[in-house]
Amino acid sequence: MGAKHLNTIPTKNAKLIKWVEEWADLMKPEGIYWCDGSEEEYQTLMNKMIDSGVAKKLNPEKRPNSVLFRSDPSDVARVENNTYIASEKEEDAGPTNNWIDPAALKETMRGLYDGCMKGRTLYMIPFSMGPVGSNISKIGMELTDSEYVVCNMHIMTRVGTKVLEVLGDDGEFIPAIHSVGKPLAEGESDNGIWPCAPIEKKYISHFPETREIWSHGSGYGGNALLGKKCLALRIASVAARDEGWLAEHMLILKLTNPEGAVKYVCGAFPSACGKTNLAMLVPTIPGWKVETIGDDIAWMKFGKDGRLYAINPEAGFFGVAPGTSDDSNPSAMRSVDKDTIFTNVALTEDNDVWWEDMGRPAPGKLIDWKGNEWIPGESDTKAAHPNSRFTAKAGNCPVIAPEWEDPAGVPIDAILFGGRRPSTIPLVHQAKDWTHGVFMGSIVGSEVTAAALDLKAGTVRRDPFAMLPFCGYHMGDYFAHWLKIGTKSDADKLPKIFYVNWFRKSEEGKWLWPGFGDNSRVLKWVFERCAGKVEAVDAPIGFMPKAEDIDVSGLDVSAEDMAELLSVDVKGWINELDSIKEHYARFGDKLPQELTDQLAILEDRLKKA
Ligand code: SAT
Ligand code: MN
Repeated sequence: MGAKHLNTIPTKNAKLIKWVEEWADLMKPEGIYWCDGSEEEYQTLMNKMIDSGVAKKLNPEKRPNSVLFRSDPSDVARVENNTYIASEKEEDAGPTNNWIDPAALKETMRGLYDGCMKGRTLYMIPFSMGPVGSNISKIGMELTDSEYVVCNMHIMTRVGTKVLEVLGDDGEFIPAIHSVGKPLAEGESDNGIWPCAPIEKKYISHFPETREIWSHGSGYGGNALLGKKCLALRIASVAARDEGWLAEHMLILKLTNPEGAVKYVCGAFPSACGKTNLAMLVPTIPGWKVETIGDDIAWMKFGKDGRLYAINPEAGFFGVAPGTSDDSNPSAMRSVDKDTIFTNVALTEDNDVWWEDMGRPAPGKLIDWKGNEWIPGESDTKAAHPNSRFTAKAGNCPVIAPEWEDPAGVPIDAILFGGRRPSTIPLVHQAKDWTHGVFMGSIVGSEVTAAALDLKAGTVRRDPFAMLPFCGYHMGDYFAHWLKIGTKSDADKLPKIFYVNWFRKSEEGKWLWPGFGDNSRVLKWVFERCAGKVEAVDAPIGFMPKAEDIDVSGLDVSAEDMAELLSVDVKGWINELDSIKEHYARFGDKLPQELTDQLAILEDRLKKA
């Protein structure tokens, strides 16, 4: 009885050893391997996948130490419909999450896990979200049967023996269970095919009270790399609520002015709004510098001085490839020059990678993400899947900030919210105070096109705090938690909150703002507001820049367009109120009174304007 350990057990933590062995009894792997996080381990597992044909080694002259995976066509993105918040009470999951009774869900999943690792190795991955040993960090233990997951976790988190040292003999960890759900029969192998289970056997489950993650059936991204959205957002958001901190879907950047003064900025944006690009932005205004701390997740805790300090719990970037180019994001392009895992991009004839909007035409015939031949100018499909990804080390990013791994975190001066809003929302406005800022976060939304979703074009899809798929509890309680955080420190020590919109269009449908590097002009105003250097206009929707305070030197935007970008569209905002009310109605009596009040204040000010 019991699978054998393939290497020496590197811990005396009895609870951990018992936990692994009990799962192995159910899952019936060939053996248990404890990951040490070493380079040698990475290479051994990668070579195993290259030999078996699941991974393709890329041309070492062009892309050293890099590989390409093609997933199963059913396993290309997070599966939100199969993602569950299984809290004890249904009302604690709230209207934005899928709920199943935890006992029933565990019974179903135990059935799926029974024998699920036959013919495979159980890899035990000790990992730290955040610098090892930081008081903001958390330790997780992921057990998986996927070598792809082990190698990606090596890049995305801190893995191995040093984590076990911090854990010690009786330390606490967040258990994360994963299987691709494709047991192998005697003598069977994957034979070059990405292993996963059909959609009805895919489950991404979270048990908030017991802080457990159970995932089955998918090998992809946020479904399988359980440190990311599952631990660092869904489970961490619950821990943060209970412990008085914030776990947020935010980038963190360091902004330096020409005099060398520094501000740290966090930003929450729904997907497809250029978060990674903003985190790595190259300013167009002379003397200003942006460096990256993180591109996806921020954990913030109060320091002794009453300020909020943020860490990036991750150690790498799991970025969308299509659209990434030397124009849109040169630093991301340099980050993937080497040591990178590509998933579902296209392969060139000389064994390099290509994707749509890479800034250069396809160099010839390609193999597309499904493994078929793809001919430029002839094939009418996408060569790279629109959600194809790169997994790259943060340390390989040329603009990573030197302090990105500081265990103390960085003190946050400003928080940005934003979305894709062709109309109504101005280029930038600032919250009057924390409560108003929480109101701004609660109404974050992005406009959708008719083609993208089954919604009316021009409809706003609300994605509060960009946390819609990532909040591990009732969104109304989450708003209340944000409000409470604002009472924990002096107003002048809290980050200032801003709402930005890079995506404003004219009535003729032309972009009013160039975006990308020119967003540094808005960051400059944010910086100066935080430094108390510029006055603002007290507008009905919040504080707005005076026209002369947005640096437009060298910018090709007409004065009329600038005026439009910086004006309050009173009529548009009045129309907006109904959509906010509808959005708020979802949260019932869990919606904090303060937010209802904010809406009433806004309505009143707009009607008087
Ligand atoms: O697949 S991930 O969740 O890691 C990335 C994303 O969908 O944002
Ligand atoms: Mn994200």
